Amino acid sequence: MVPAHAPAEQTDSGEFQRQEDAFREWISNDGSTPYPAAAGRYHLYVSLACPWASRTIIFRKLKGLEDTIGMTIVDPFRDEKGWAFRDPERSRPGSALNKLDEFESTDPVSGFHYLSQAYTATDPNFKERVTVPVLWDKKTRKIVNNCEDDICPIFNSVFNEFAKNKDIDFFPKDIEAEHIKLSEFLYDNINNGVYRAGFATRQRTYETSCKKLFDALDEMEKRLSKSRYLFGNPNAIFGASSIIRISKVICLISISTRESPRRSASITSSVITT
Ligand SMILES: N[C@@H](CCC(=O)N[C@@H](CS)C(=O)NCC(=O)O)C(=O)O
Repeated sequence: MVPAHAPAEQTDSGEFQRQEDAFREWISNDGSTPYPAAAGRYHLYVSLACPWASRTIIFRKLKGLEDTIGMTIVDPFRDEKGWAFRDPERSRPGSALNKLDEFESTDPVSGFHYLSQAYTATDPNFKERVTVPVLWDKKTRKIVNNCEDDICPIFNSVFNEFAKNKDIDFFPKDIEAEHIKLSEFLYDNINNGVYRAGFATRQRTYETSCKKLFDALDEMEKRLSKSRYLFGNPNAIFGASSIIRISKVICLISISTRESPRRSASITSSVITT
């Protein structure tokens, strides 16, 4: 048995059981929540290594919200203090700067050094794993939402007054049911599947999780070898960022692969062309 990445999220049989997202308030444009849609009020904190955060970055860009919602990228190097607002040059292996504790903050909004400060500013008793993405409200100085499953739909519809591409709908109603079904499959088997494989602490659990993951990738490969898009509609985007991150990050740091998804030609070309 190998030590757990997050002991609180480990079952007795060595499975990774993801913590619930702590902050799930909604932004509204009809006054129904305390967080009205506004330009310049909200800020997105992300890591480029994180597939969940990457999807929020893609949504922000595709909807044309760069001028409405600011964004700060954390240092890709993460130690036991968690995500840091640090110049990546400082943590680069072999860097002359080093001294990882002594750095100027790269967070232009609050001057935080660590993302954990945003979590404790929102809930002083927060004791769980500090994760990206985070959607921060500059006015109340609280996290509005730290769940990618919410942030993407929020970006899709709530800021349309300010969005450059307000008419593009990434959650089309006509394929809603199919969309949800496929999203659940992708979440269970691929998006969260890579974490189940990477963070398994027992051999058998690891093997079962890996098999599920690569079987699912094979299924998607088959589906995309017949059609360029997951649905007829090119706007519906799903697991793409996870697949890129599996290839570029996750295979390298947490799973020894059966084969690299880079060899899954149809998935890769579909991800690149959508
Ligand atoms: N439920 C979150 C998941 C976010 C998540 O797991 N983020 C990971 C990076 S991919 C993280 O920040 N991990 C920090 C850690 O493990 O300490 C979402 O859907 O947005």
